[in-house]
Amino acid sequence: MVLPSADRLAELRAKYDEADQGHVFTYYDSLSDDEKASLVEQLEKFDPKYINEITNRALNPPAADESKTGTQLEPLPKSATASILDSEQDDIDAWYNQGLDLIAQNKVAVVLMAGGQGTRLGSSAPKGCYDIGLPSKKSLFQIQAERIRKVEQLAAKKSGGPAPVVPWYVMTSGPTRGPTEAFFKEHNYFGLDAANVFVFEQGVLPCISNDKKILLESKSKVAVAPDGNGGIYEALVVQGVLADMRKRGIEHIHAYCVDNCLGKVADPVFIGFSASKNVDIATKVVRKRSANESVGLILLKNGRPDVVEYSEIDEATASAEDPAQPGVLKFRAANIVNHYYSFRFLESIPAWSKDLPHHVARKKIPTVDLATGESIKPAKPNGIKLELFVFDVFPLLELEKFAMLEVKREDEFSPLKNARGTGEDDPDTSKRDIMAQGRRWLEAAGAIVEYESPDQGVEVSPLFSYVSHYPFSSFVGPAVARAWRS
Ligand code: UD2
Repeated sequence: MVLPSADRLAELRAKYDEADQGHVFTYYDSLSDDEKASLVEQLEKFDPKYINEITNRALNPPAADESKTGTQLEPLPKSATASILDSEQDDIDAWYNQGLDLIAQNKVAVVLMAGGQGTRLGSSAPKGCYDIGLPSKKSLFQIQAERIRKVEQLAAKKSGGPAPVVPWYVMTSGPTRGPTEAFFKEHNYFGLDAANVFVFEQGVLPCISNDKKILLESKSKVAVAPDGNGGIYEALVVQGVLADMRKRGIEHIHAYCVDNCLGKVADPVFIGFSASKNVDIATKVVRKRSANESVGLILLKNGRPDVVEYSEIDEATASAEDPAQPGVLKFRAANIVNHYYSFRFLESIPAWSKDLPHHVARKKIPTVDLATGESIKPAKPNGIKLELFVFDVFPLLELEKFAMLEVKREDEFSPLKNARGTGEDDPDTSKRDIMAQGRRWLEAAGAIVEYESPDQGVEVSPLFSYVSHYPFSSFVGPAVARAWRS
């Protein structure tokens, strides 16, 4: 590393002093040359003035303009929503066929949000590497890769043309990039062509103390954290993902969450549904399981589509009942981080990405005592991480450019959030839900599944079948399958 010149150092110190963040240089003179160089290199990546601005905005969000309309929260109107649960099969078929056609024309791409650190799961590896205990031992990444391969095959089969390419853009963060790339290489990209798998990295932001100071992780390093899944937008631009999509002629993008083992990657129904409505953003939702389920709620806020995150919703709104259906939650459209974007909308990112709000997560952040230089492992939250939320773009849209598609939870949503043994949203519930789905598929195709206990299921590889409402028998015909020991 090259030791920074006196001028370069003086300019940087002045910038941080002006923003009242000069304390980051407290131990500078005691550092080795390499440590000095790495600290300067890290500090030059941030604009301390901007960090102060977003910190103040996050800690004191502009109050909703109560004077005029107040914060009107309402469920999304029927005009902006559809539900697989009560759509005509003809409509679903039409969406499916249109989606496959678009895939066959190489117009569809997939973006995977995989930068989260999965702290609640208790595993240090990226969540996509996780083995939920299926008989095949497949990781979440492998299951998702095989769904991409299958949907490419289905599109080719329908079009009769050459196998199309659904490029897979995998967003990682500092802590997950290395292990993710290594895992993909180790597994030979799960049978995908590496030229069509594009691992990129989201931004990081400094962690901030309770008195709004940038926290040092050590004498020579600022404490940083990924900038939230809303960092996807800036990353799509600066990491060259949009440019690559443009080069490939991509028009429709499916962005989804790594931890949902049932996620239908590049779902032709969702792509067709969204393209047929010519919207800029669409989102899949499931019915909320309970008032306190940790999911964002899709709703109308002051006339615009929006999401209130579970960590920011008030009890009254979360448990409000539908006046027309006593006992049913009024706000029940649960966000599942499963979004469609038109490419034309993503082209507009530079116009608004800097204006997205940052959310505050109060955390215990290892740091160094500025007076003594001692390392501190705080027992209670000593600062905040600033996070962008991917769904904070929704209010940018007029309602007619937005659509919501309700899907069946048992077919499309089983998130891996918690460590084994929690009993909810954990590896065992993920495995259970995938195996139960496989069993339903086989039984729907006329198979007789012999099992010893009702909770046993069957694992069906994504390479074998992508979805069940296109008669499974077109792939396997009735078969007798013995349930794997669950
Ligand atoms: C997310 C949703 C919540 C609900 C829930 C359902 C957001 C902001 N919240 O909450 O509304 O849908 O999931 O499971 O979407 N990620 C990154 N970079 C980051 C942080 C997260 O890529 O800096 C990814 C992460 O890898 C995962 C997804 O975003 O794929 C959701 O992250 P999470 O599991 O931390 O979000 P959660 O469960 O708090």
